[in-house]
Amino acid sequence: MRKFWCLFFMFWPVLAIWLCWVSPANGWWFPSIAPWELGQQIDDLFYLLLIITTVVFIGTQFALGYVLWKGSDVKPGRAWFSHGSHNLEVIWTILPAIILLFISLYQMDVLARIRVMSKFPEQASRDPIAEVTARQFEWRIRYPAPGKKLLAQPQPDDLYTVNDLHVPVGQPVMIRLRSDDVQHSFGLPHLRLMQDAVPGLVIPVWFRSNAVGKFEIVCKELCGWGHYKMQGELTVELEEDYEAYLKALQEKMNDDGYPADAENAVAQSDEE
Ligand SMILES: [Cu+2]
Repeated sequence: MRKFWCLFFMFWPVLAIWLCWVSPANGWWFPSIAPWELGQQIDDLFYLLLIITTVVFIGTQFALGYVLWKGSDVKPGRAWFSHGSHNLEVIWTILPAIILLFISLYQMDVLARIRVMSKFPEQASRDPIAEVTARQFEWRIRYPAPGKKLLAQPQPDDLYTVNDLHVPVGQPVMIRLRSDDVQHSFGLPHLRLMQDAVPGLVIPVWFRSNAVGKFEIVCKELCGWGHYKMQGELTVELEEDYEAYLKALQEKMNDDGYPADAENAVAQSDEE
């Protein structure tokens, strides 16, 4: 029984390493390789943090296990106390400080490319493609009419959809992210992108996908009872398909339920 706690604490690092080992093959890891280079750099940062935390986790668990193993033998005499040790205090203050400083400097460039608007690709920041407004519990999307620019104020000919964002492939695109009620978080797991949507703020978010396809949009902030169903779809398609989509959306929105020549048909029947 004395050895129980020792084995208990040693079990968790072993389980954690085993889980990390088998996860990729079972699809419990990232969805796929990020289809743009910034997404891959975000993955590299993730792996760096994972390595650092794994080393610290295993180190502390094994140290704990060693102490418990040694301490489980009852020996006469006074135990060794580290409390108040000046050298130990200095070591475990300076070492984490150096690691944290290294991480904060190392990630600065990638973070700036994601978050700082002056570092966005010019093409993306000049013409935002859509405004995405999070609300309980859906993503409302506003596009400009085909051939027009998205303005900050909604225009009469703007196009609206829900949970269905279309973007052209291979081009940097920027959305204006807003929230209508509480705090949400716009998440594109395949692109490794995540940005909080904050009430009262319009936050520019840019990304690019070099792969066509349909990807998930999820809310990554617990925003209420329906948080789980805040799921949308990002469709990355060829430029011409994207333009055709906007045209079709425009026709759908302008459809008043009558065939295009219905007005003439009514006029003719009156004359008869
Ligand atoms: Cu939400």
